[in-house]
Amino acid sequence: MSPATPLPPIALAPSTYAIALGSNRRGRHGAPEREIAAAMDMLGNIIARSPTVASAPLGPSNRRYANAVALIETPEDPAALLVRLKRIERSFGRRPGRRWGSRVIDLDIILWSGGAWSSPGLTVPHAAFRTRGFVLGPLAGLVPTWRDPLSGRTIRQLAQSVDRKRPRD
Ligand code: A4P
Ligand code: MG
Repeated sequence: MSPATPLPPIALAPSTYAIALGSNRRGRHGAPEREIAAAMDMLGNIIARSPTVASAPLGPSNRRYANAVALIETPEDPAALLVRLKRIERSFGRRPGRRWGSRVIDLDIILWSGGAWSSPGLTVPHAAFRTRGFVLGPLAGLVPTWRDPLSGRTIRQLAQSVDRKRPRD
C-alpha cells in the first residue's frame, strides 16, 4: 500500500450576500445614517456598499428611515449569518420589541448567491424585498443583473416595477 497522500485542504467556497440595513432611531453612534455606517463596518468582508438613502416609513412608525445595502462575502451559511447579524443588532442596543417598531439597526438578508433558503425563522430571498423601493433602489445600484431565484426577474426589473407604482419612494 502506498503511503496516504495528504488531501488538500477543503476550500470553503464563500457565498455572496446582499444585506439590507435600516435605522430610524438614534443610537450611540449618532443619527440613523451614522448607525448604518457603523453597522457596515461591523459586517466584515464587504465587497460593495450602496449610498445611504432616506425613506418614508412603511408601516406604523412615523420616523423617517435611513436605508442602505451591502454586499458581503463569507463562508457562513444563511442560518449562521443570521445568528451573527442578530448579535450585531443586539450590540447596537436593539431589543426585541414591537414588530416594525423604531429601531437603531435592522439587518436583513435579502439575497444569497446560493439561491433560495428556508428554515424555521429564516427565508431567503427576504419575503418582502420585491416591493420595497428602499431596498431595491440601493440594491439595483450594486447588482442590477442579479436574478431573484424565485421570480426569475432581475433586480433592475424589480426596481423599475416598484418605481412605476410608487414614483416617490
Ligand atoms: N427572518 C426571516 N427571514 C429573514 C431574513 N431574510 N433576514 C426573521 C432577516 N430576518 C429574517 O425580524 C423578525 C424575524 O424575521 C427575525 O427574527 C428572523 O428570524 P426582526 O428584524 O427581528 O423584526 P422586524 O425587522 O421588526 O420584522 P421584519 O418582518 O424583519 O420587518 P422588516 O421586513 O425588516 O421591516 N420602512 C422603511 N422606509 N425602511 C425600513 O427599513 N423596515 C421595516 C421593518 C418597516 N418599515 C420600513 C423599514
Ligand atoms: Mg428585520
